[in-house]
Amino acid sequence: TSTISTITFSDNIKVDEWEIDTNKLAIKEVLGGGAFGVVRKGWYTDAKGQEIEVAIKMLRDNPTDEEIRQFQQEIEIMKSVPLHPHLVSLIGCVTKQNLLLVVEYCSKGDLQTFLRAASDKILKATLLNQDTDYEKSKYVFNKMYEINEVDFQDIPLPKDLISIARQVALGMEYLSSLKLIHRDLAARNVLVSDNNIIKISDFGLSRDVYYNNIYYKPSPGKLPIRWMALESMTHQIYTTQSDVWSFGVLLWEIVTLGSTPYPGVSTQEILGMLKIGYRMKKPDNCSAELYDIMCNCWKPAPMERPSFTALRRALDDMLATFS
Ligand code: ACK
Repeated sequence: TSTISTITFSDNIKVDEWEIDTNKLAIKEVLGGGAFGVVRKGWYTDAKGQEIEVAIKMLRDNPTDEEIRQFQQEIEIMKSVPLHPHLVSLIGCVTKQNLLLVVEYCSKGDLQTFLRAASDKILKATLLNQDTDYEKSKYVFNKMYEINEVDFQDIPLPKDLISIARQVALGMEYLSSLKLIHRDLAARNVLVSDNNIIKISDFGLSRDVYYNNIYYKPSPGKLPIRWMALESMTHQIYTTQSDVWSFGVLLWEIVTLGSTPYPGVSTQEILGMLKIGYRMKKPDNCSAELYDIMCNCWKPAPMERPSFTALRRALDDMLATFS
């Protein structure tokens, strides 16, 4: 296998207007990592000489040829998708010396961690206050914030949670209009930016839809079972409608402030339970209306699930009731 410094990337990837001069890139601390490699924070000096905060995705040392191929594909997909406010924007890439994917920096990290942090804060406040009222808890938090000078901001109210869901739906509506399937839509793959703007991440790992809008995943990697549609598990079929199923699970993650789906159920048990019609029950504090939407996303027949446009509209309407 080739190492990152010796392989000639230019054979497979065309150097174009997205190519970044590495001298204009300062690579800083690690933000996080996965099986593929790491994401680091950095600064990029743009054409106007302004320094912008960026996130830089790179492969791990000694990547396999397959990892290199997949990363190149991810870069190509990112280049091909026109910018959208609810998709993480490509800033540029480095393909000459080594492979780097430079994207906009989302200051508040991934949505799962963001929701869990909020959940911890609310839990502490309720324990302190012996009060389970959400609005009041937030008030107590503001008080604690004043006293302890701890950052207790970013506790989302119900309307903020609907807004988060709506922004994901907007991003997915766009992605599906481009006939791209995400295949791994989950709170961990959604990022939170300044002003709590929500951006879908890792859509570069998505695949172009082909053969009747269906993508058959050939290799069994580590699968996100808890987010997967029935037909993805049984027949390896991925479509926009299987992304809709995952969106339903993401809604559940949002209302539960980052709980792991199917609590107390092992991954091995999930398929069998879904097949006999079992679905997650309505979380506390979840409106019947929102739960209804989730259940529609989990219909066994993919075509009976709502489209992302229908979902976005339903969330628009729900959001309007708050103002
Ligand atoms: O919660 P986090 O800090 O947010 O941990 C994960 C980690 O890298 C692995 O994906 C972070 N991350 C990824 N992309 C970005 C980005 N564009 N802006 C900020 N953080 C990012 C993510």
